[in-house]
Amino acid sequence: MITTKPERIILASDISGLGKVAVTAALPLFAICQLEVSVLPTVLLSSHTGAFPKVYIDDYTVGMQAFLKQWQSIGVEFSALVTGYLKSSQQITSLIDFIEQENLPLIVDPIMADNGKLYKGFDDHYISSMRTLCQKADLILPNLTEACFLADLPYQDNDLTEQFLKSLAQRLSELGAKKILLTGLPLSHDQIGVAYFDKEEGVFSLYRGKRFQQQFFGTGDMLTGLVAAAFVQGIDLQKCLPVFINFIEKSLVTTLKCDSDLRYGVYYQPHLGDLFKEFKRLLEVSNEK
Ligand code: PXL
Repeated sequence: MITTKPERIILASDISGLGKVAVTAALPLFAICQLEVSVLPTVLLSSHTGAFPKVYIDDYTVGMQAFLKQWQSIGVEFSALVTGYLKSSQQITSLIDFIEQENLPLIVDPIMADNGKLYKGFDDHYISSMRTLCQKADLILPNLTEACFLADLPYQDNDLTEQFLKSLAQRLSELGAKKILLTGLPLSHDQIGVAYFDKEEGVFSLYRGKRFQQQFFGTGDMLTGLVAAAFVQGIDLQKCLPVFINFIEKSLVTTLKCDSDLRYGVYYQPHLGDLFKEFKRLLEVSNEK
């Protein structure tokens, strides 16, 4: 029987009405992983921007700052801040002020680029703001492109040897982030990788999953949510990562099998029961120690 109250985290990311990405992808996963979430919206969009035309976009910077102000004024306690899609350097500054005042652990998915290029709306100034945020983080989860931008190295996506990935992670840790998870690593035409680096513990581990040719939306947000949930509850990430990678892979297979329209996000619902059982086991083993 569970007798301890759940921890509460802040998830700072966008709310996209159509297409299960960012907050709408992550919330059910946080619930499965036993956490309470306070949503800090950064942008409101009628849909995600990856596949639909005529997207309505409402920058929520002013609202976001007002949310933080109210939460501070009523003295609510949080266990961590998890950041996803942010809109501007101004938002990053507000978040840094907040974690420093509240002394909060920080987990950053530095969403700004993919496939060697910055996303629309981001520039060099944003990269340096994001670097400052990552320097203060306990855990960062950049994809390969974001990692290269943050480390100020040219993008390369072939010949991703363990040695290269380790040196990339090492360079990011020298910037200040304590733990690093490099995500979405194209290891070969049919393999995608995730690499975990923890300088303090002397750990570098590479995990492999199946690489699909189709483009999915929200898979990075799913992984960030799951890893953040494990991290906040003190579960060894090395034990969780195979479980999370397997959950995402099964969900992608189901999405394709059901002939789902990929623009609407990953159909992970059929696998939430298994994820719940496996996560609960990981949590129990971790709590016994
Ligand atoms: O991580 C997916 C995502 C999140 N948020 C917004 C997006 C996308 C993907 O396109 O457009 C706004």
